[in-house]
Amino acid sequence: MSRVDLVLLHAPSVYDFRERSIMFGPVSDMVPSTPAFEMYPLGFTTMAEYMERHGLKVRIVNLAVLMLNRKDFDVEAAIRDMDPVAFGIDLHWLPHAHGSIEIAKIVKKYHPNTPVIFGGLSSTYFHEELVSYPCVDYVMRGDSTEEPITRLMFALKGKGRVDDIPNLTYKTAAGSVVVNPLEWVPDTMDAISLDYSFNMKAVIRYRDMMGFVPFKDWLQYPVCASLTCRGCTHNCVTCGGSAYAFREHFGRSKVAFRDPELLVRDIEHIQKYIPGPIFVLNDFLQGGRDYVAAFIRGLSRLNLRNPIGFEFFKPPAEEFYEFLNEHLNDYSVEISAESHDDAVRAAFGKHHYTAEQLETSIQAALKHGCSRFDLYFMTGIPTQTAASVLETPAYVESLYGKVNNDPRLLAFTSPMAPFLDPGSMVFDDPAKYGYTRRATTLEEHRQLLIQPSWKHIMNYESHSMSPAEMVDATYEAGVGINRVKAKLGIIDPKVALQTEERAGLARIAMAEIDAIMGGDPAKRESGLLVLKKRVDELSESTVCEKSDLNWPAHVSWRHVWHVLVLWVTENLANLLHLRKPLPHSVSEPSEV
Ligand code: B12
Ligand code: SF4
Repeated sequence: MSRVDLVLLHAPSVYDFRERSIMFGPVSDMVPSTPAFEMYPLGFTTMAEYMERHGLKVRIVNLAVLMLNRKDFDVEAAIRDMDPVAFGIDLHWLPHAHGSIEIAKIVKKYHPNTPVIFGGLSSTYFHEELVSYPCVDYVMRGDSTEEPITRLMFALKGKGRVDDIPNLTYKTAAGSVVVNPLEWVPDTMDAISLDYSFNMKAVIRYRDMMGFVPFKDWLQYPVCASLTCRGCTHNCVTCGGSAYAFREHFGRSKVAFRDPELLVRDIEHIQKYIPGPIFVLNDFLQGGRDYVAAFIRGLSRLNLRNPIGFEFFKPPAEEFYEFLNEHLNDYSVEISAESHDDAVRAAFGKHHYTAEQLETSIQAALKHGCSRFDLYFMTGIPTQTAASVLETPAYVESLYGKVNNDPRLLAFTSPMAPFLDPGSMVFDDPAKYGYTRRATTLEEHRQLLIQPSWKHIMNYESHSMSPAEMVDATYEAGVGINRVKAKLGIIDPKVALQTEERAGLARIAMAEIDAIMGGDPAKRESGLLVLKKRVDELSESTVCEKSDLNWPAHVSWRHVWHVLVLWVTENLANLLHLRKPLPHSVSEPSEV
């Protein structure tokens, strides 16, 4: 097999999480990942697919999943045995600040002359500090790097120069830092492809299943995402993906949509190979009436069999649900309302709807065939007090009353943790929004990540609720919602009891950690290590049972058949060297 050009590595949040005793708490309860945040960015797939289309060989290695699955997985040996032209590491989500840099150090230890490239939204925000680490050579900035990274890879192979590659921050041989302009910000998302068959082909090609899987339990719950756009039209004040953050830090002043026909095609690809639910992320209602009509009519043509779920940023009206119901077999909805209190929600930046409008929308969805309505609340948001958080369970109970305790409605709560997003309005001007920032630089965040509990790790303090109050209120509200759901028969009472017990044990462990931290500094490390096994068990499914978030999925012969066809064609292509790359010309993004 010829040499791989780029190996894309995904690190765990904290590199040595297997040895350290850290109570991560409910930080990842609302996402498919464990607290190692083992899910790699979707951008790995879009970049890899794009580069392969232009004649480069790219391999994704999810080190975080490999480390989670095998306690004895030797990261250093695995990296030592790789020999690509360059390594790429994501620091997209700031919670990877520790792991990503530690992995880069290992890469440099075994491959001192191989370039190390970083990318992602957090890399973009901290690009100058990041490139000052000796283990980092290049930082590819921006939200759309498929083309510039391809150009960089050709330059590293001797075909081109780095000084005119847009979005690139790099160190020269003399060690000075050069920041090329952030100019590659395409207006659409049409030049890329979120094609999961790329991942499946790569599994076959590299005989490596676990290195490619997006998160630890993906094979049991093969959920896939589709993306309608890059950027956002809203301005939630703590969000690092808001219109403000994109404009101020990522060079984007306008949302880039994916053509609805291409979006439908992405979903068609998924349904061919993968039986799991499909989440359409980034509210497609932002695209306007024509976009919505074209997308839903396109989906209807597919006669979609996978369950499909949509994220909406504001509660849709009844006619819209009627339209969905007419065109789709099985659809679900997800809305993050953040708080039941209109004033708190408005302080967060979601002043464009009230709880009453939300309730009307939920009732309409359930009336018009919605299979499941997931409703999320969050703790730690501007102006929110512990008392307000503690009102959430009672509000949830009253809401269930308004929908006749319909089990299709599922409410959850989780903390804004571990971090306030870099590049958000609150991060940039904490005092204005009633916060104190506990870390500013990348290095400060790296040090926070290795603190003993999520209370110590958080990079902010709200003036309306102390960290201790926030921790308590979060567990309390989580348990309260859990009890309401059990009482009304929404979830299995046995499972609810287990969750409640876990939350109770988590609070005891948090108190023990506080006592250790307040005691003799010489005994801290040994004291925390005694808790290790317990805190690991208590950092998953603490405020709800994680599997409650899962939607049903089924495998049919159709999927097996398509995977089989892919397996045969891919092996033949490898054997006969049949892959034909596109000539790489750097131009305007083209449709694929
Ligand atoms: C979709 C999404 C998710 C999906 C993730 C899907 C996935 N696997 O990527 C879900 C819902 C699971 C999710 C989870 C989380 N998310 Co999120 N998410 C988003 C969202 C809405 C869109 C991202 C998107 O459109 N990506 C488009 C794809 C195609 O591009 P991409 O993955 O970003 O990759 C491109 C670039 O970033 C860059 N790039 C990325 N990595 C690399 C690496 C290299 C080497 C290079 C060169 C380039 C590069 O190039 C790529 C190609 O162009 C944004 C908000 C927004 N409006 O942008 C938040 C956002 C990115 N998420 C955020 C956060 C905080 C999280 C969580 C940590 C929340 C939590 N505590 O649970 C988790 C982390 C999950 C994990 N790793 O396990 C923050 C990040 C802030 C920050 N800087 O840290 C954002 C900005 C806003 C928010 N608060 O939701 N998220
Ligand atoms: S949290 Fe708000 S600003 Fe951020 S992506 Fe969602 S709707 Fe947009």
